[in-house]
Amino acid sequence: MERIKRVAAIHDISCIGKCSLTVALPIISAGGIECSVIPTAVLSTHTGGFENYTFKDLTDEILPIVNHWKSLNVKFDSIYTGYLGSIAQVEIVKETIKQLADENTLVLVDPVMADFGSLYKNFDNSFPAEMLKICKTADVITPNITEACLLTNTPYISGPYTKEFVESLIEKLKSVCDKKIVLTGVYFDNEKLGVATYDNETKKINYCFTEKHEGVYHGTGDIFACVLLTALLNGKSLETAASIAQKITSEAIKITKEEKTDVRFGVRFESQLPKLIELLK
Ligand code: PXL
Repeated sequence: MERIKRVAAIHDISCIGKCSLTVALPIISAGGIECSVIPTAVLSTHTGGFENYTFKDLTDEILPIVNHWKSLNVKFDSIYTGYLGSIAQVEIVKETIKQLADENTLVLVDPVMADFGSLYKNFDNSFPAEMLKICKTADVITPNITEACLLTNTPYISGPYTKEFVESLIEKLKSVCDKKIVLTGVYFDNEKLGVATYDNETKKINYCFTEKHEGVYHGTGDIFACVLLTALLNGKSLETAASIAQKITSEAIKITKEEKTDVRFGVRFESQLPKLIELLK
């Protein structure tokens, strides 16, 4: 039997709020991929909408974990990086990728740092330039529009967007990552929202949209990135993987919206895991 594929997911543990590692583990596992984790920080909740959350920075743990793994000679089919706990983690995560990746390892960098035109709490204006350094080592990047603007020194504007704006952003992102780009949060009207993908192998921009839901839904960028990754590792093309990720994320939001629960606690991605497994076949 073939060895099960393995991802190293580098992200925080937000103990409540369904984002980062608490969605990476179930989603990547449901996709039949082993998910090893390097926690960058432990927080009582994510930082979006909650006050007084605890935050334990784990910067000093990362390289000792990596060094132990090296001694075990474990191989990684993918390295997935998300929310970093400190600016110092940028160099450490770059070193981690260097240590753990080989020429066959798919490096997916989700430059988690901002949304709706603002940086998340805990990050200052010097962070985007640092995050850019990790993006440059990636095979795939998955910025939202705000993150794409920060990475390319483009003034942020709110949507609906024009095709010219989105495609000029993709053009600028080619110097951030010269392989595969997935730009999330793209919408040309208030009905549909989705992603634009660019693959340097085909040189094509592709769009994929689902119904647009009003509101702020925490953790959905992480859910999207994890579904995309697991679909890519299951052999799907960039376009198909993005379309699966968009569908699953949008359905999870739709169900959450119907339930009218406190959205800070995350979306009902669990309801979509059977469908994910089906779509990956
Ligand atoms: O979902 C992105 C994310 C991940 N981790 C933490 C966050 C956020 C967004 O706010 O606060 C800790």
